[in-house]
Amino acid sequence: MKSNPVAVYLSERFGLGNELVSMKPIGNGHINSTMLLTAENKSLVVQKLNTEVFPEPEMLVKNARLIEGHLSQKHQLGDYDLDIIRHVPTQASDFLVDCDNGVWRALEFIGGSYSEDVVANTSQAEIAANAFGQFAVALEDFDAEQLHHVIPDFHNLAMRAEKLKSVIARDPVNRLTSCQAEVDFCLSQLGLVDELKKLRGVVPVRPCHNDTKINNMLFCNKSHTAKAVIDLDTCMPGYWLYDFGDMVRTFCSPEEEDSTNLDNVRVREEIFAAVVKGYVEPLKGLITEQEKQSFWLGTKVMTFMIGLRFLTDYIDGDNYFAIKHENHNLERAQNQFALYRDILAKKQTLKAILSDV
Ligand code: ADP
Ligand code: GN1
Ligand code: MG
Repeated sequence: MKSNPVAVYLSERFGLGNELVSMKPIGNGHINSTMLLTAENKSLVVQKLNTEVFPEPEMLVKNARLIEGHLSQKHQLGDYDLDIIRHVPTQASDFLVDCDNGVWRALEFIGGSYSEDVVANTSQAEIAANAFGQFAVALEDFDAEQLHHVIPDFHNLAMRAEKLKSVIARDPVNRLTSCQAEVDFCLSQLGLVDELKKLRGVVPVRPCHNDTKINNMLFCNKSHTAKAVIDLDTCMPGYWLYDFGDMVRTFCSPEEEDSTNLDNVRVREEIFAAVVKGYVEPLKGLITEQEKQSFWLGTKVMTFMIGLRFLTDYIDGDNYFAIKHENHNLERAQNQFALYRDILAKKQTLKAILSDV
């Protein structure tokens, strides 16, 4: 079999050698190209970074290494049990390699693990939410202000809404007529911006993961317990309601984020209860009453905001999220708005679950 020259080059640079080299895609991330690189029976995860999304890859690596260092200290003290995702240096002690018209980094491969795109049951939801809670607690005494804002205003709904309005005004690829209903719905929900503004000064700004998707968690193949929280690229100061809301968004629906089976897109209340239980348990003693109450807003905001971001990217001509077919971003937006509508419909039940913790 002929070796892929990119794989061989990366393998040599990251010290795996140049014998029996193979490289194959893993996972379903929307931003970077993630590959498993194997040579001489050793494996690394290598990622071609999306430099449109992360224009300063060296800052991305710097942030991640600060977090790695902090978590490693916690681990040594016995205060953080999960595996830590670590960057691997090249033979020349660099962390970034230019290759194939892009910038690559390597991460230690966490073997014996798997990720999920849809949560299978309440136990899995509670385990994953608990792990994200442990991660939040471990970062509590980390000075997140040291982190470079790799994507400024990442969860700033007001700014996201302005971007939507600007792309609507331009309609660069003439797609507006094909999504007018979604646009109208989206614009009708922007009262959420003011609801969020009211939280300023009321809930604390904390180090956050900011992308607590279920597939940013690795589970152990054997015990099915949590193995590692991954994808630390968007760790920045934020509100815990963002991390909570993103878990609800990605854990609670029985359908994948891009499923077009909208009749089945809904919040599974029992999974919601498991997320609440799993996440809040490690935060006890730290979380304030106002923060707990803000989780309802987080549930609405995160689901709505990702729908809005998919819709914005669709109208813009698919420049941000990786897509697999023409209407992919529109379908994702429709899916997230269906989930958001179900969240609104189940307001009483979900709020009651939240007030029980
Ligand atoms: P993206 O930013 O594109 O979402 P991720 O860092 O989340 O990229 O990686 C995408 C997928 O690759 C994950 O969902 C997971 O399945 C797999 N993965 C990433 N890093 C590792 C690792 N260190 N060990 C094992 N699997 C990994
Ligand atoms: C992206 O990188 P990934 O696939 O874990 C995105 C998140 C979105 C998510 C939607 C840096 O996450 O903000 O919520 O897609 N990450 C970035 O699935 O924009
Ligand atoms: Mg990811």
